[in-house]
Amino acid sequence: MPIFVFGHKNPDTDSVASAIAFSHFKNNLGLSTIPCVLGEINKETEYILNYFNLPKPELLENIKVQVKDLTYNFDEGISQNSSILSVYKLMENKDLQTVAVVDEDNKLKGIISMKDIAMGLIKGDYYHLNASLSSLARDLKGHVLTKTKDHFDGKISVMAYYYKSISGVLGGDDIIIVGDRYDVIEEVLGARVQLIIITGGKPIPEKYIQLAETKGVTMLSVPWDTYYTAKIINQCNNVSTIMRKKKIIRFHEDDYLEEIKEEIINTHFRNYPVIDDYGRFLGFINKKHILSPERKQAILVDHNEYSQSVKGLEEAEILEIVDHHKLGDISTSMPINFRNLAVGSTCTIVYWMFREEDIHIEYKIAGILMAGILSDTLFFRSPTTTPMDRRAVEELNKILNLDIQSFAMDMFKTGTSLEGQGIEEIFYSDFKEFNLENHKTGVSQVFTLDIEDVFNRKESFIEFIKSIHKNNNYDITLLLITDILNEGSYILFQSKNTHLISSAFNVKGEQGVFVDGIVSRKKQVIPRLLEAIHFMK
Ligand SMILES: [Mn+2]
Repeated sequence: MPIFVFGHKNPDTDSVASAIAFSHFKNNLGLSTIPCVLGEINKETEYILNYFNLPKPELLENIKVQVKDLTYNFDEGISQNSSILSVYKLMENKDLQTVAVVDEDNKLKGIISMKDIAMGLIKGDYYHLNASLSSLARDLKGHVLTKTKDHFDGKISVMAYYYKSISGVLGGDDIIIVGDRYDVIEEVLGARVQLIIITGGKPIPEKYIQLAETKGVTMLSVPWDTYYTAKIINQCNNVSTIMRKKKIIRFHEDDYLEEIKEEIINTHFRNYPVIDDYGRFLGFINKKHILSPERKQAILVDHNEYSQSVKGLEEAEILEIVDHHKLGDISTSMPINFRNLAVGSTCTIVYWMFREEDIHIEYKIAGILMAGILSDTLFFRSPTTTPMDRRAVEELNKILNLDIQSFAMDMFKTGTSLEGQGIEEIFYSDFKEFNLENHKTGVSQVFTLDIEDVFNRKESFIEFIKSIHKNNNYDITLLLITDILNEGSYILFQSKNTHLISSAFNVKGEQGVFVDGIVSRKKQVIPRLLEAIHFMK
């Protein structure tokens, strides 16, 4: 299983770019990693990936252990036309406790255990035969004298009576077991039964074989006597006649370990069939397979908080973290490499790690690293920008030779165009939830060079913010419409206390007010809200 490298939920360019570049870096050092994203990538990131001709990273929905991650018994099913005897022999030879019965498409039809076989033979209908000619020939070591069909379903009788006693009572449904008694054979051929099994293995005069052919009756000669043949013939029945079809607990290969664990512990079966999307049988899983599951391995970039990370991270093994955010709540049971620097972008840190290890940075990787830095630092306008970010871009552009100014502007323009997007989509494209001194706070930030488009829809935005504010019980709900050229943000908000907003940003508490100099949610908006909350207490 590869190691998953991924950034935070609601991926931005820095988190996607740093995941791709860091995965590349790790693979250069001999690891096997794949970059992933935790959600749909945004327009800016898409533009950058296209620009540098890089594939979209795989979507990682969660990192929980699934059935398919466990080493269980991959197995083949047996055909529903197999005889009970052949299944019994297979189970005995391979020491199997349970086998799956499947159709031609390998779809699970039923399961069968030794107990089912025993019960089937004890409680079964002794008079009923449902078997193929090939099973009968193989299991009874017989040879076919005449063949008119392949499969038989009917009532078995042993002909031990005087031939006249059976006159008129037999028909096309009957399956007859008889020795070399020609008077009886002639009588049952006349009744056009479906199958005659002739015991004792003695040669049969040609005229009876010819008669059987004319009458459309199949005849099988077996070496055993009538007693043994009658005893064994039930075991020639198709296994489907005794398999368990109902109340089978089956698991899907995508099922999560924590769910199936519960079920395995609370039920008493020895083996549980595993199937795929098409209902096809893959193998059996049992108690011992779930005892010490192998955990998935993760490398986190651009975040270090559970709430911003992939579902099921608690179950995974975190190998490393590279980030530039405040310390979060992630803890590990083993020491790990955790590189956290207060710089403008995770891509900056990844760049310097390439340099430390003296690994060649190819064009595409240089490209996304630079895009990540320019994006997260808002082309160095963000107060989070450090000289390390500027130097990284300078160095990377020695590989790229781009006009940084126009590259950045094109990226932002494409990325911030809100054309054709709905209010909700815009609001949630970069939304984060915080708990600020027990104030449940939701802050969305949208960067756009197209302020006019937002203000044309101002009333709808306010209505939307009101509704999610109420539905999620937020104390503060805030939308920052950040104009990176004018280095400030317009704010739309909802709060129990409008005064909190106006005092936090030192502006009039009206919708759409411009807050000069505010561009960073992390470095400016959150600290200011916290300060205002403190102040109000
Ligand atoms: Mn970042």
